Amino acid sequence: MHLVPEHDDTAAATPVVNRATAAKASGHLPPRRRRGLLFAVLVAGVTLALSGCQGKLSDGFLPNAVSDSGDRVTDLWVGSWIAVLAVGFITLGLILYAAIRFRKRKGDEGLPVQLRYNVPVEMLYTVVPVMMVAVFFYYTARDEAALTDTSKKPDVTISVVAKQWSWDFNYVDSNVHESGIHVNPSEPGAIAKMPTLYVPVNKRVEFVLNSRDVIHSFWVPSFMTKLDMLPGKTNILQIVPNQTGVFQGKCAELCGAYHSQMLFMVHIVSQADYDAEMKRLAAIGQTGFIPVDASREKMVPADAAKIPAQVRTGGN
Ligand SMILES: [Cu+2]
Repeated sequence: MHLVPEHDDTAAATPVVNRATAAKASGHLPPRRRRGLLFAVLVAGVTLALSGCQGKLSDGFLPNAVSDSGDRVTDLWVGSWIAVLAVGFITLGLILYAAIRFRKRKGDEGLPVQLRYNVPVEMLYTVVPVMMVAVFFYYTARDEAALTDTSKKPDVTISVVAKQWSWDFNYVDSNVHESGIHVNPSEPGAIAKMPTLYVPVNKRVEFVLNSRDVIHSFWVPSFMTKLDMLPGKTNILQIVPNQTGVFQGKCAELCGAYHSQMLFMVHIVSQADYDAEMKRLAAIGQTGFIPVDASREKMVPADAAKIPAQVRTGGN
């Protein structure tokens, strides 16, 4: 049998100063300098990554929220980060304390006294993590229940149908629709060609979400919430947009070759501007609906019932 030693004892025995000089002579950085350089690169990388974030530190670098879900999601996100950083620092502190306090000292021979089956300590590191998970679970479940609550009566209902690789918007109350086509965002005038979703500000908007083909996900980052769109199933999401402006929407579920180009624009506008847009869509002949039933997958009956009947079949 051929045994390979873990350490090269001759190298370990060489004084550090000689290794550093040797490293310099050979054109390589000495290990300590190399570690310093690596650390500097890491700090620069993290700084660069964080500078790409839109938000502020107090919001956990989340985008500026423009819906009633914003505060709840931001609080959960920031609270979770504070909790995990606190746990992380305490754990790191205990590791460093143990490593320094119980390090091998000059003259120490063999192993120290070995302890095992320390019941109080084992109870502690079983009970504390279980309690931490329970706290995370409580807040997550509480917020998820609020975010997915659809019991309130909406002011406006919009049926959103995802398809490879664009979106159809049926404005249920106004009997008009917009049908999108796949747009490459790098082509000239791409934003004007993208499908645009209009929603009135400070009104409860219900999105009835369906898919024509594969699994997609309805995501407007500034709404601070998103929901999957499953073939044959209906998901419902309610939000109250609370700030006017133009925002981006996208698909958040890998859905094929052009998933990354499955984009749309969102205009949060006043009720008057919303009504004007509904009139404009009617005037250009986009009345009725693009039927949800014209999809690859047959609807599960219970989920078909969640879609307004005229939207399933196409209305007009
Ligand atoms: Cu998609």
